[in-house]
Amino acid sequence: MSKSTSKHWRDLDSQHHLHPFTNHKSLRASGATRVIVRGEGPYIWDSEGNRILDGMSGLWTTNVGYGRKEIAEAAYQQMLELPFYNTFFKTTHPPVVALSNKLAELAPDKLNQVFFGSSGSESNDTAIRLIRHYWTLKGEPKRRIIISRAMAYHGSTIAAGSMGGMPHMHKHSYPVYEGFRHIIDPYWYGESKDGETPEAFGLRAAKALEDEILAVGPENVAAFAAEPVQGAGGVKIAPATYWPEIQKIVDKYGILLLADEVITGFGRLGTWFASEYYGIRPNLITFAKAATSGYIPLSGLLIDDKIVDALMSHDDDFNHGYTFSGHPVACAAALANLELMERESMVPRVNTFGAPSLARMLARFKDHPLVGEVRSVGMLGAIELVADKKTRRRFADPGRVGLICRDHFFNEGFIMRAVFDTMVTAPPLIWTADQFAEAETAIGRALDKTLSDVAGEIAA
Ligand code: PXG
Repeated sequence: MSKSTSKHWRDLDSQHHLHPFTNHKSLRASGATRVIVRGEGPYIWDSEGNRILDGMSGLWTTNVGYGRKEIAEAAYQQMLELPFYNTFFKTTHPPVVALSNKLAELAPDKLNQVFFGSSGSESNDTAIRLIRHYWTLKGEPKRRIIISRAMAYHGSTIAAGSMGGMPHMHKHSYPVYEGFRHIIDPYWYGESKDGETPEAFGLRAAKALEDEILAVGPENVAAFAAEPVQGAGGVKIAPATYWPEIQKIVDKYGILLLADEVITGFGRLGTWFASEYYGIRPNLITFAKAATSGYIPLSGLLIDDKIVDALMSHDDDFNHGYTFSGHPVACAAALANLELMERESMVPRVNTFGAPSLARMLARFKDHPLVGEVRSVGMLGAIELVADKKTRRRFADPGRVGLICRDHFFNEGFIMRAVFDTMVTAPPLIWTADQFAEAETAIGRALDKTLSDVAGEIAA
């Protein structure tokens, strides 16, 4: 495609398309910077023919990579057979039955039922309603409060946005829904005190849950909701002491645990679900994104037997659902995606190859003058950019240097995302040594270029 074709798409885009999470004034002035036209394996191509290594799996999503014919074929066949039918009014269809059974097999013990949606936000809304409905059924209707964390991202609907903690997500929906509280993130690099070990900090961050439960009254608390690893909040990986302590507190007060695995589900940590990786026992798991590797929207909420038993023991409707709950084409695509992951052993390969390769690659940059910390777990990684390595002092105007760095990555033909000045990566599970080498070269060059742009701001 030529430059003039790119201009054509950009101009038309500006006229009629409002993008998500965007400063519309500035986007209208500049136009979209890139037009992505194709994907194959770990790469995407823009409309000017540039090949780009996608270190973000689309948006934490394309775990099997792009262009897998098996998924396209399954969706095509299902579209011919039955493109749509609803699952309301006591009706079902084979793809939704098959996928529900498959998910029950892959999910942790006791999570045997699934309620489908089309986005992570929707399924978190399902979780919020179901958690509160559960406590009403149990005769404890006062239990409404769901505790979450300060930089949690749980989606963009008003309920999921209220459950999330990011202040900018609350800005347009004042007053945000009541009944949510937010505690400290388990983010050792950014939140620990001088000399505090990761282990001690992990316990302190977990203890914040107990403090909050006691502050609002245990009899009012319905659940704790958290991503096993905070993704959009900056790939915040909890210290080893955090999750065991959280599980203890959840058990002690008898509240429900909701694990939002929209990013961590389907192999990203080398287990089907990250709850398994951390040894936690959630009562509910939200999933989306990689369920179909993003080939078509599908999300869901996995629900444990305890909650399902409460539903079964009451002759009462749970008035909730979406037209596209259990969409047959999405279910067929998800089944093909999961089969592909199994056939090619993609999940165990994260442990034997992907995770150690990512950790090794990031470690090469830990001594770079711009880099305060590198960290990773499974196929999730982060590089902290700081003005002063020794004191962890950030740059003025958070996010500015991250964007400079992100643009250098892009010019090197590589995509990483900036969360303020934390550069994050979530490669597809299929990277080989070639892609890790390519990423390493791009990261090295982009960091050096960023350093020369901000050299005057770096501590000597
Ligand atoms: N939970 C988590 C943990 C997420 O990461 C959602 C819920 C909501 O999913 P939907 O499908 O409704 O978008 C997400 C979504 C980013 C970014 O910039 C991350 C997400 C969405 C958009 C942008 O990192 N995660």
